[in-house]
Amino acid sequence: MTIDIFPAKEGQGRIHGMREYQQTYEAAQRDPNAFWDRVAQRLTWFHPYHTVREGDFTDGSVNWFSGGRLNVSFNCLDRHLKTRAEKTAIIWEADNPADTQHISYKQLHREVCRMANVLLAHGVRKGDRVCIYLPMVPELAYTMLACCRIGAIHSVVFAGFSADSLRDRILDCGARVIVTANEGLRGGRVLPLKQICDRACEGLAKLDSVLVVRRTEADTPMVEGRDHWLHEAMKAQRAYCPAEWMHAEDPLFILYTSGSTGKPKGVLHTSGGYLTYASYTHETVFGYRENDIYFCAADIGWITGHSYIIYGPLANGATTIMFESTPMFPNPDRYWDIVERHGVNIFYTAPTAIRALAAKGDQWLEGRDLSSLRVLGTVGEPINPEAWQWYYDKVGGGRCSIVDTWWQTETGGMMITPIVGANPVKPGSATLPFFGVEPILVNEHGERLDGNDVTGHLCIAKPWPSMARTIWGDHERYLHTYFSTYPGYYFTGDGCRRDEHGNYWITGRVDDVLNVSGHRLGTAEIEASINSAELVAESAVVGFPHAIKGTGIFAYVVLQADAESSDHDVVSFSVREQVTRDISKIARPDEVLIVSGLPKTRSGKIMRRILRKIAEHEYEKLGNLTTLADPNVVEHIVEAHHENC
Ligand code: 6R9
Repeated sequence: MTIDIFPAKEGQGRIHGMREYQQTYEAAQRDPNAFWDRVAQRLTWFHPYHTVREGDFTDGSVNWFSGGRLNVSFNCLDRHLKTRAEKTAIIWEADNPADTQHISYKQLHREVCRMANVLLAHGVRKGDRVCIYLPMVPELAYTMLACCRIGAIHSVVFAGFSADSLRDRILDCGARVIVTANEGLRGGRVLPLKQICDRACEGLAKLDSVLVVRRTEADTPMVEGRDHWLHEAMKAQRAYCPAEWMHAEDPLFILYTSGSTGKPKGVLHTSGGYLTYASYTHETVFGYRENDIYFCAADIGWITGHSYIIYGPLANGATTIMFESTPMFPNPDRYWDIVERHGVNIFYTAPTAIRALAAKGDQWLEGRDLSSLRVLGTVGEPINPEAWQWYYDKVGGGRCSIVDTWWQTETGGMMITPIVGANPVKPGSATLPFFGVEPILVNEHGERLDGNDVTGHLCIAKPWPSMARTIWGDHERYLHTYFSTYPGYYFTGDGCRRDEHGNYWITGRVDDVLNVSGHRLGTAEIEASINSAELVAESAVVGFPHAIKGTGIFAYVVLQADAESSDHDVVSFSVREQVTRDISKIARPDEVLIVSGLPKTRSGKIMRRILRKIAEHEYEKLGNLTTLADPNVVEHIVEAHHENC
């Protein structure tokens, strides 16, 4: 398909045309400190900072707004009460479409204060970690904001994660309090969250309390002395709780994400810089206006939900929709139903959802009034031009701006993205850097590739306010992961092309991280799980192109010597079960192929390049096989693949 250029819809945004974009970008380049100093005035500071930025990438230690004092929950709540007390802060759209709830800023403030007092009553103090294992219920927002109100650090764990994944995260951050729900409701199905949580908490000595949201009426066994119903605990607290004066660099939250090696890492974000950047990008990139109804369909278990359901929108006094269900429930028109019922103006989702909905057919959009929509966003993975065009034509009716926003858990906010009203866009390109962001491309020798029409590894040359400050408990891993590959630069792990006009096209991960339906998964984690399944000797996991998920998971599995060929089906099944149990359903391999051996170099390194090509049926493009310890292995794998896939 030929790719057209779509001119900016000027007047829809806060930045008017490319001239203003360029002027602002250049101003931020010329004097970053003056620029960010101006932007940070959008927050309410209890005490002014004395320095805008300290440090750089050479030693990986960066501070923003040092000396400044603020409170993130105060910025998201209290300061709006004078003018927006009755305005809806959160529209909660429950699994059942009939159960909508509007929560005003005043109500949200009261609930957050009560929740903060509950946490205090359970011994949580400034700097303590609180683990949140909740589905998309209002209490999730209450707990996050209550944590920042008292200076506790939250760690939200996606409610689709397994007991083992949850346990690892609780242990890693040393949480003493966990907030969960008796059950979750999603797509008409029940998630036994408390049960999973109980398994995760078995024998944890340091755990003081488990606070339980009563989402359903189901009977729920409670552990005497440890478990407490949250609604009862909240009822016992007053709706007043002063906001702690936090330092700009005090930790705000930990969010675990997958890397290329080892266990997931706890990415740490801090207060002042993160909130400045999240709120500024939310307003600027989407062209947010005061009375907009804003709907980000992500889950708060991921960074997108943190920055663009909770912190960015609430800091801007917006009305943000929190959606408990799935786009397919009760029918594949749920998003359009929400847009129509609530009059959504800005809608933000992932390419995988767009592809899945497009595949269900256009009839689900027919008769829906989507005229309130003005801006459509995507995030999480590259969007293919076909899906982009469908989104633009069918959802946006050709009227709406589309912003394809590239960023990461570690970046805290959008980094390379069109800005509504400014950039002309090409479907599939995240276009240009946001203000203050300096992307560069380097080749495999670490040499900077200047000029246009080049492809390389994407790095960022200068600090920005919402960058992650460390990996919880492992600063060395932080330095190693992000700053050692290309010294002096932050390395993103993504490949990227800068086209002849200077627009950026993200080509996907260049490390051993898979991006499945916009979720980051490490091949090492999945392999460790597969290897623990019965009869498995070893395994190798690679990604392959998948029509809906973007990337599917392909597992090559070698059985132990005593396994029989009749065991193949059993193992394929048990491998899938094992991964679901150890990590999550989202990590379950789409394909499992039993092979006699894996292609390894003489030093024992698995050559994934070859396995990727085989998974893509590109048998002719396997490349040079001479460095393999045993080249015959490849022939056997190709045969097995040809027969079975
Ligand atoms: C926000 C988020 C980060 C990885 C990132 C990249 C991919 C995200 C993208 C995109 C192409 C986009 N990614 N947005 N690729 N175009 N617009 O998704 O964070 O879960 O940490 O994932 O996702 O590969 O490196 P996270």
